Parts: sequence; C-alpha cells; structure tokens
Amino acid sequence: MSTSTGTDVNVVVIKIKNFGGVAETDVPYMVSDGCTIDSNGDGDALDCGSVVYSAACTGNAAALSGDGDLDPGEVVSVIGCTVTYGPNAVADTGDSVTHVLTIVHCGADGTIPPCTGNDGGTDSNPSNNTATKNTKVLP
Ligand SMILES: [Ca+2]
Ligand SMILES: [Ca+2]
Ligand SMILES: [Ca+2]
Ligand SMILES: [Ca+2]
Repeated sequence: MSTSTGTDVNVVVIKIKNFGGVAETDVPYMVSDGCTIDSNGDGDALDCGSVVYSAACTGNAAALSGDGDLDPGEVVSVIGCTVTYGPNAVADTGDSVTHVLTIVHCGADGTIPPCTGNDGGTDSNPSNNTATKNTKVLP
C-alpha cells in the first residue's frame, strides 16, 4: 500500500456527459482541491500535505470526442489525470482533501477564458457542472 510519506500517485477517474440537447464544441473542465476536513481531529484542516494534479486534469471535454464535439448524451472519459500526494512529513497528513471537478458551459453564461467562444446558449441545469469527492491523506 502506498502512503503519502512517499510519493503516492493515484488515477483520477473523470467522465463528462452532455445532458443537454445541443452538441457542444467547447467544454472546459478543471480540477481543484482544498484541505477542508479535519479528519485527524487536531482542530485544524491543514494536514493534507502536498497535493498535485497532472496536466491532463485540465482540458476540453469536446476535444476528447472522436469528432471534436460533445453530442447530446455523449460521454467522454478523461485519460491521464492523476493526483499525487506527498512526499509528506507524518505531521502533514491525516486530514481530507476535497477534490472539485468543474465543467464550464461556454454559452451566454460562460466565461472567456477558459472558454474560447460563446455559442449564445444557456445551460439549463447549472447544478450538474461541479462534482466533489473527499479523500483522506494517509500517513
Ligand atoms: Ca487536522
Ligand atoms: Ca494540524
Ligand atoms: Ca462527438
Ligand atoms: Ca449543466
């Protein structure tokens, strides 16, 4: 078993689906982290040590489709996104990292950057544009 007192590399599984009815050509995604949960109970949420995502954890989901767009109902998988913990001192472990996946809808409600264009549409359901997962950093 790997531990974060060494260098602990983990695959981050990300699947992105278009739940809407319009093919999207510009679908930026990114992953960010926060040390948010005091899992070791010492009164602070500071003990997550080093948390580093690989470059593939940021990109454009449309480009992951064979034809360059994310069609209605289409699902694409991100390949090569990893998160590396450590090497950490034991004292810098024990709390939990909250990983946040953010998908940007590049329409009238999008932002440039990370969007490269504005297709004029609006995301009818912004509630599914983020996903979170908590991971405890083991010593
Ligand atoms: Ca703590
Ligand atoms: Ca602490
Ligand atoms: Ca497609
Ligand atoms: Ca949405």
